[in-house]
Amino acid sequence: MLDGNTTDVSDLANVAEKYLRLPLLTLIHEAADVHRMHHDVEDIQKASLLSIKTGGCPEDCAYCPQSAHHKEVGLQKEHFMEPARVVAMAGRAQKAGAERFCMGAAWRKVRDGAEFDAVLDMIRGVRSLGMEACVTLGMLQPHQAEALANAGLTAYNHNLDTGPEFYANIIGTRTYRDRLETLNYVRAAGISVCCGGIIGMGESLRDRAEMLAVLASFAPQPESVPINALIPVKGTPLGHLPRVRSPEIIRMVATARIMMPETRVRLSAGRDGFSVSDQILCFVAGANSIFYGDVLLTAPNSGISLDDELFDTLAALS
Ligand code: SAM
Ligand code: DTB
Ligand code: SF4
Repeated sequence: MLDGNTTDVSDLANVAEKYLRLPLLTLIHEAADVHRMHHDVEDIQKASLLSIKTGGCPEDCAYCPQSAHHKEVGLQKEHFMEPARVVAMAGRAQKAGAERFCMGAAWRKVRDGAEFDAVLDMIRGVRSLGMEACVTLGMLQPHQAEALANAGLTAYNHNLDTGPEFYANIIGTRTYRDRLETLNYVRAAGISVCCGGIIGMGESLRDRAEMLAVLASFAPQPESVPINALIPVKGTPLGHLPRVRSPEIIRMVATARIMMPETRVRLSAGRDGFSVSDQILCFVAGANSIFYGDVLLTAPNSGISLDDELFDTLAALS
């Protein structure tokens, strides 16, 4: 059951907070031990992202450049993309080395109809290339989760974003409970759950601990947990906030790894601000997936050429 609201969660939040507060090197060593016990440390998944419908979203998420509420961002809205073009881009990402293709739409929720049917075509197309397919489309109804599963969807991304107490400071147009409900439908349809959040939005360490506790309380735990560092975008209500420093991301990654040993922990948005060595420390601390490619949905990612440098640095010497 995913209810995210039991006494277990407050116990787990105490545990998470204890880890988040450990001396950094002790935390990294503990997380590295868990990581090595449960994973091949050389296996780092590359997931490529594509925005299939950009901007104009009715939700008011304070961090998001795609919200129609944040007009000063000046983001160019883009129409829903053609499935054939999306699958061609997935093929290019696969050639560049991506194993998973993630498609995002700036929707509050999925509506039945031609665009949802086109998303199902995109999923079939991506799967036929032999890639994993992930989508993030906002809220779902149970029959829509079933349709996604039948199209062969590997994972559905739906983030909790932050802890339950802090959530209302960031999003007013939907509740934590709404998020948990969609996640329940995804799980019930047999689709892998990809669910994580963002740090650097003004939340406390306790809020970070509570978010990790809710994720760790899911039974089963999410198959992947993206840890995003806020990309402060000018024109959003959080556009003035400073970039997250790498030790904070390392602490989140390490604590996620310890509390969710089997999960793929993804070093996600915001890693463009981190050096190659900082990112390697994240891998030591248990991250085993990244978003790969020059752009995320609308914001720049750490580019492919920098990632080549990263993977060259990690490779064995010949
Ligand atoms: N509309 C869908 C939804 O909200 O579930 C899918 C797309 S939404 C852009 C996917 C995720 O991107 C959000 O849940 C959030 O965690 C992340 N995100 C959006 N803007 C971000 C930013 N400026 N910095 C870091 N992460 C961000
Ligand atoms: C996730 O946790 N991070 C990705 C993906 N899931 C969809 C999105 C990051 C978006 C960063 C801001 C942008 O590109 O607009
Ligand atoms: Fe819309 Fe998703 Fe951005 Fe929120 S995070 S404004 S739901 S696109």
